[in-house]
Amino acid sequence: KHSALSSPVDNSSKLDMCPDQPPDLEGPMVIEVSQTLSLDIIRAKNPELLEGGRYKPKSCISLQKVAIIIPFRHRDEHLKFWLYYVHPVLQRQQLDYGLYIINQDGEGTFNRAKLLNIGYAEAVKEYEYECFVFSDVDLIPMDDRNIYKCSSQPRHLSVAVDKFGFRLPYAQIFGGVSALTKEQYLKINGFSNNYWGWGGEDDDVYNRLISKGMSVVRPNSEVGKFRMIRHKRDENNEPNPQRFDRIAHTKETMDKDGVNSLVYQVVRVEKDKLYTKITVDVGKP
Ligand code: BGN
Repeated sequence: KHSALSSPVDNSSKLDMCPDQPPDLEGPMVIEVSQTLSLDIIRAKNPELLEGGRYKPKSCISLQKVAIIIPFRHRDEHLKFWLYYVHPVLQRQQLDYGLYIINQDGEGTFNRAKLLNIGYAEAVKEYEYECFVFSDVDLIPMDDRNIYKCSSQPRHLSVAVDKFGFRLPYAQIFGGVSALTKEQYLKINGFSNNYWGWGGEDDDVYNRLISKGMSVVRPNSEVGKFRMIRHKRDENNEPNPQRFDRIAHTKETMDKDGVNSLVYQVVRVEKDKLYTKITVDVGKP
């Protein structure tokens, strides 16, 4: 056990917990996605970031340790806007966080949910994260009161996306940006590894949560506003024809298909001040 006396180099024992309401939040934000950005500009605007896209506030102890996980392939332009707008928000929110970009190697069929499982598995190897925020790369929050942390129930953050007229397209939607504690994530065995191509994997997560007796909480539609960066349809991410059948059987498959059956290979790890980028081989259907 450490002695109660604090050493001159370690003053962390003197810090208080951060407040529930971070003091420097700005509320509604203007999001512009027309300018050209360079990673150097973004690095210069975020001098407090540590290698790997890590941050923790200096003035208080964060309420949660959060891993932000972004599934990725060929979206460098979107990633720049995400980094430019969201890093400052996460710092104002006084989170102890790390950013993980999980990049699918090769040109095979995209598998968003498997990339999210890999993000979880890789992040927990590095730090005692308690909360996992899973975010698409093209979603930028328009209000910094929407705190990227977890609640006592799984939380859906992207409730009012401009593309959907700032309304939920349907009541059960769990895609876009969502937050689960480690306990919530493990209780549902993580996400399915078997949704190849576009659609349904988030509905499968919703089914898992409900079948384990949880419910989804959300901010109001003012605080929950998001801008989706427009893009053309990705290659090798066609709508998955199996998705209807799969989401009808979540309950029977979820205990065998999830973080407990996750198999992948790490191809490359890049540590930047702005992020940890992990390129992975997810295999094929
Ligand atoms: C739904 C998709 C979701 C997607 C939302 C928003 C399916 C399952 C069969 C109905 N679900 O329709 O995955 O997040 O649209 O784009 O396709």
